[in-house]
Amino acid sequence: MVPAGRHGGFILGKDLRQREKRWSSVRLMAPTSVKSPARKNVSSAASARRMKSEQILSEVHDVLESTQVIDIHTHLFSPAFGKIGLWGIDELLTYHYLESEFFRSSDTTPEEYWKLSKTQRAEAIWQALFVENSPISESTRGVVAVLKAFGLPTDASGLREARRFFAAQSIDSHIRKVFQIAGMSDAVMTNDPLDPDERAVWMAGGQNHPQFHAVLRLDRILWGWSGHWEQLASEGYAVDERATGKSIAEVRRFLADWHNRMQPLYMAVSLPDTFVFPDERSLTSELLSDAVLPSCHEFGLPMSLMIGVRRQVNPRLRLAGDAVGKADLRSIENLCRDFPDNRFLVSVLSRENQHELAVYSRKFNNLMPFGCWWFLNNPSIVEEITKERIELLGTSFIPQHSDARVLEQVIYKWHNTRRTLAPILANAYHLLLADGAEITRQKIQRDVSRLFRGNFEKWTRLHSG
Ligand code: RAT
Ligand code: ZN
Repeated sequence: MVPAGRHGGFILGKDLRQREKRWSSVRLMAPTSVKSPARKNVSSAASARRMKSEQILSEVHDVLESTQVIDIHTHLFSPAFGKIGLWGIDELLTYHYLESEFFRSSDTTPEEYWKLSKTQRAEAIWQALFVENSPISESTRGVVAVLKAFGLPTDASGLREARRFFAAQSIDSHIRKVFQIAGMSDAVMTNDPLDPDERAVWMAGGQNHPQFHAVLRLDRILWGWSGHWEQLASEGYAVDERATGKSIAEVRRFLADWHNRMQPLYMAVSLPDTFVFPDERSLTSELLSDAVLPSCHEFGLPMSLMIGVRRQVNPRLRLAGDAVGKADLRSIENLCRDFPDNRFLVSVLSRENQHELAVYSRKFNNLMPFGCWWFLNNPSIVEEITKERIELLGTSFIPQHSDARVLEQVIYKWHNTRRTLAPILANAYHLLLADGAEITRQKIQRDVSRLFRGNFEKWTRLHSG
């Protein structure tokens, strides 16, 4: 396993040695004094200089490494949320991506597993996936990369030492260090106003960490109305089970209140593969078109749709029990056409939907495809999707989000993203050079900045003043 430097990034030849050197000096520093590795001081003349073919890959690599990313969708929380924010080795090991792999390599049944404490679960997963087997899957490799990034052993003794290390960290400086290693400036959270633990934090004043940003997540309203309308009613909103009468106006009042409270960058929902829009018989469709999209428009917020999850195909696995299904993307076509003044951030879970999503993005400039989500976040599939998007959309898309649930995951997820992106982008510039264009570092920097930050900044009020 190669070491993960500050920005991760792929490692080639002598670069590997330089980065190992650079990284080991980072490790030796106290957590609060971790510095970014020295950036190459590139003069504007050098930056504007035409590049030869053989320089392209290392320049692309360098630009990817030194450009801070905005992570537009995570399940991370700022320190104000206390225990809701997950971090440390036991949380990394019990990530639901690893839990589903655990049941393939252990005779422990899910029922037995859920009876264990968090510590015991982490130990069982460590033993099955890291000691008795080689951790070669994407999610298990990620844990190894995180250990390595903190200079911790990755062999069988690793768990004990990692526990000691994480127990000694204090959350604020640890967050700063993790963001720095991951090459990330900002994390966008997922905030559910109907989650009782979260609600309590928002009602008590919320959060104001400059690097964490809120998102108003609406699954319980848009997809789970029958199970949650009473909660709105109990909070004083005049809604009913069929969303009749004043309900739509009251949902808009609820959204306005939460917009005030959270100042979210966008509203969001995750939808199953069966999602259809418009659909006269569906409350989801009605609430989306009559309440949520008008509110997004009123507040100037994009709406994020994550489509294609098949919830709980195996409920015994709990959070790990969801799967994927191909969706009918004509719903996206209908939304983008019928709501031309709304903006849609869209990620689809099925590999089979990716090409269609890119084609629809050519038709509607109010559609921004983003990320390679969940089961797609593997190098082979990220590579395929990203090439397809570059070929069809140039730099007008958001290549990735981490979906991290545990703080340190951003280290390996962004490391892997940079490593996968480097040869893909370099290849695009090689083709462009061969076709007659001039390639300069300036141009590469402009493009990477747009992919990693600019497309999102332009669609939201993040850093826009
Ligand atoms: O990737 C995941 O962790 C999933 O469980 C989901 O949380 C998904 O990303 C979502 O936001 O619904
Ligand atoms: Zn997510």
